[in-house]
Parts: sequence; structure tokens; C-alpha cells
Amino acid sequence: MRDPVELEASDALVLVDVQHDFLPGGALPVPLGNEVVPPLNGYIALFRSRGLPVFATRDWHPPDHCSFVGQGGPWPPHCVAGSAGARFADDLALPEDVTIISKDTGREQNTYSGFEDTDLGARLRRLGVRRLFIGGLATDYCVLNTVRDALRLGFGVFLLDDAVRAVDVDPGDGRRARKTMLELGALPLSLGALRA
Ligand code: VGL
Ligand code: ZN
Repeated sequence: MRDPVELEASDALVLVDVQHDFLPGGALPVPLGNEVVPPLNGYIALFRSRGLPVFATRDWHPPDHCSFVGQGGPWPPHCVAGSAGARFADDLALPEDVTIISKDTGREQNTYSGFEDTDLGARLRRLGVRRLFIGGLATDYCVLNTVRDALRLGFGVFLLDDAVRAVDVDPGDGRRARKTMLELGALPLSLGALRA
């Protein structure tokens, strides 16, 4: 058993792409993607009770985004800006003062990272944030690349093990992505290990 983790004043929660199109029934469903919502709501409640900031990234693509099959990309069209599929999960209890970060908004932009060409890093620095608690969808794409950039930028990162799910285009992609993130310095965490 690892020691419980205590929330600190310089912590922030980052919810990655918990959007309709990545849930079962969506355009690019992540298997069991809906299962991230209850634990994420638990993390949100804890962060809110401490007055700590919550960020939610969203995939926010133009209709002719380069990652879509029609443009020669790997994915079915998904998370088109302003569409129903791009909305956050209905049962995700986003706080009123959540900061929403739209990403991969350019036709040729497909970095899978909440930091690339957004103001997420600048906003976090302005708030004096030092540690990020990151969960959401999908482990092997946007969570992986957001965690990687966060570590590169010098943030401490907790990977929310109970609140991520993988696309697993190739079986094991999610497991390998997790291994990569831990090797890069992310620490695994589950809600039960966070001191309330
Ligand atoms: C994602 C595939 C395509 C993600 C986004 O949010 O992980 N995956 N676009
Ligand atoms: Zn996308």
C-alpha cells in the first residue's frame, strides 16, 4: 500500500476529453469510456471541496479535420466543434467555474495534447499550479500526450488509474501507454488513495 496522497494548494485536476463521441454509442467510442465518469465526479468533488481548480479539455475539430478518414486520417469524424458529439458527458459533474480548453481546433492540428497551441500551460502557471491530476479519454491518445507534455513542462503528474480508458486499436495500447507515462515520471493514483 502506498501512503495516501494529500491535496495541496498548488494542485489542479485535468479532465481529458470526456465527450459524447468517445462514450459508448458515440462516433469514436472508447470501450467502457463511460466508466470514467463516476470516479471523475469523485475527484471533482474533492477538488471543489478544497477550492482547487478544475480544467476540462475537449477535442474540438473542424468538419474537415485531417484526422478524419475523409481527409486520409485514421478516425471517423468525431467531436466536430459545436456538435452534439462534442458535448461533455451528461453525467459529468463539471463545476460552474471549470476552465474549458478546446484543442486540435485547426484543420491540420492533431497533437492529441491539451497543451499544444492552447493556453492551458500559461493558465496553470498563472495560478501557481505545480501538480496535475489527469484522467479521462483516451489513455493511449489524448491522456498519453497531455501527460507527456505536462511532465515535459515540469509539472508533477498523477495518472488517475481508475478514471482512464483506452481505445486499444491494437490490444495492449492502453497498457503500454500507461507504462510509458509511469516511466516518464507520472505516479499512478486511485480515488481511494487520495485523502479526503
Ligand atoms: C482522441 C482519438 C482521436 C482522444 C482524440 O481524445 O484520445 N483520440 N481524437
Ligand atoms: Zn480527435
